[in-house]
Amino acid sequence: MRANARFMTSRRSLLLAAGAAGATGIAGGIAWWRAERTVPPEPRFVPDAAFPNRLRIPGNDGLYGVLDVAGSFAIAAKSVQQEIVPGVPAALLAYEVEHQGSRYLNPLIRLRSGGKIHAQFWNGIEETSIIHWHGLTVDSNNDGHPHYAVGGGKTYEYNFAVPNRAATYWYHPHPHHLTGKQVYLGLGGLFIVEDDEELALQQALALRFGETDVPLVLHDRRFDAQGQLAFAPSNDEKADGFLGTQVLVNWTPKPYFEASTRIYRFRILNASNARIYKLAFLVGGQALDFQLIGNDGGLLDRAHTVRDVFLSPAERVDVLLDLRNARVGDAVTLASNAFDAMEHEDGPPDPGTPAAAAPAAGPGANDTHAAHSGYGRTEDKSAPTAPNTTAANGLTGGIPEIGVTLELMRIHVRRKEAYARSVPATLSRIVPIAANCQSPRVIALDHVKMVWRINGQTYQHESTPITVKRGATEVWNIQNAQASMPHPFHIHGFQFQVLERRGSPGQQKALAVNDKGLAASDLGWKDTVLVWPGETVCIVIDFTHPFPGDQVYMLHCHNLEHEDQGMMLNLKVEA
Ligand SMILES: [Cu+2]
Repeated sequence: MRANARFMTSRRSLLLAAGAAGATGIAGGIAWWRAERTVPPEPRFVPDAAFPNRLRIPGNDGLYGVLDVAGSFAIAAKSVQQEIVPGVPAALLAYEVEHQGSRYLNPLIRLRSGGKIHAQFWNGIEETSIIHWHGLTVDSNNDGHPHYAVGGGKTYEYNFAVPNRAATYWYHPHPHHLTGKQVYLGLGGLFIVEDDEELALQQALALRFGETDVPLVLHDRRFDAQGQLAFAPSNDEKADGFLGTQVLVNWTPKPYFEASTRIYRFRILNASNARIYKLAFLVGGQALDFQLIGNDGGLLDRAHTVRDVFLSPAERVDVLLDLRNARVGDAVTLASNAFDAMEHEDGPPDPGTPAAAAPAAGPGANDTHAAHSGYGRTEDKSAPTAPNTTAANGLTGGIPEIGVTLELMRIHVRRKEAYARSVPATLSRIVPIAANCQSPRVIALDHVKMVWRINGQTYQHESTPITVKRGATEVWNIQNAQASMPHPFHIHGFQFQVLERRGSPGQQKALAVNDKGLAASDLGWKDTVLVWPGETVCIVIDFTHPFPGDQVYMLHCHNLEHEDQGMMLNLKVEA
């Protein structure tokens, strides 16, 4: 414990130093028209050396190819060869679909709200697997609960309607103990649902999917000297989460994207096992305003102007970047700004108590709890210098701690475009569920001896510790212990609304848009919400659904290492 506390001290000072350095660079947003411009527009385009690879964009086939579902299809989990590091084919696990003459890997599945999925899953890998449709309203049989995982060579048939509103959902494997590994090695894709509101927005902004409406899947990975993915978490990494050296965007390392002077839409999924981002668009180190228009469960009621947004594993944000006043030759960087992943871990407030102010994050403020002290507990990863791979693949360097500044993608403004559209005043209508946080069900997140727990329990296959009535409206207080880590909390089968954040760390409170402590990204409908150490997040869930009989879903932490270690419970919805 002493050693841990001592490490925390040095680690925290480094993090704070990094945070301070970041803050000076990004104080205040800038307006394009106020920016100093002494450099004439660049006539010819040369991607800068830091971002040499063109962003992979979903096309008609191949990796992330857009599969507009028509009829049934077969989807196989298998090992494929795919270039990730340019010029180096790598073994990747992927969902392969051959449909109407095209071959897709991890297809971007797209359909209208109310459409149907009839898919035959074939497990072509040598361990059990099953597909979870993250965010969708389906019955137990179609949810991809680990109970239904099938062995190598076996099949599982999915047959479900998609009643959900338009949003960027996703799908990924969910076998117990193996989710982190299988996602990390490649399995997973986007699932986009469209409806009339969505199509109205596309029309209003003249968005073209794959050109000006671009999904961005973020995940961090490490590669070995041969450019191959390596997943081998140590015991500490099983407790903390497995981090990569390099953040890929749509499986592109160090990507750039070419833009024109108009509004762009980016739908961003954090598909990382454990890494949390604080996304911002930077010009010359200064943060631009951008518009948050949607999140996990689809469009918000209106666009909210933000400068940065937290995005934890499995969460999605839908954002607009306005380049109308940019000039040809300008470059914008999609970055993750500095933050303290463990802010509050030392802090004084107890879970559930309103926090007056962000606690002074004093080193060693409380070392009595330090059985688990979070990221980088035993190795010093705070300076990105941990031993890693050869320089050959261009993905070298140490493992950046969660919360250090990262540049993710460069956007080059390349062309003038006549563009007279503007963001509609109303995007959607979010009907609030009438509820308050007075007498909630408590969902407590904590740990004992490096094992993460929910209500003092870890996952037991046959046990259903949380039982609710179909049709009930429940308010849950998700209470994260003070001596903890940030946990992205996810519920299967239902979208929920966030009512309140209490005891939030200062960096979260700074993003509040109302007196309930909610950030803009907490509004609307959610299926995953980040809960910081010492914080309580109050949510409301309407357990109405159309499925007869008892249904068993799950609730779990979406840090995939936490989940695989058992930070997951069955959730039974009784008929
Ligand atoms: Cu967790």
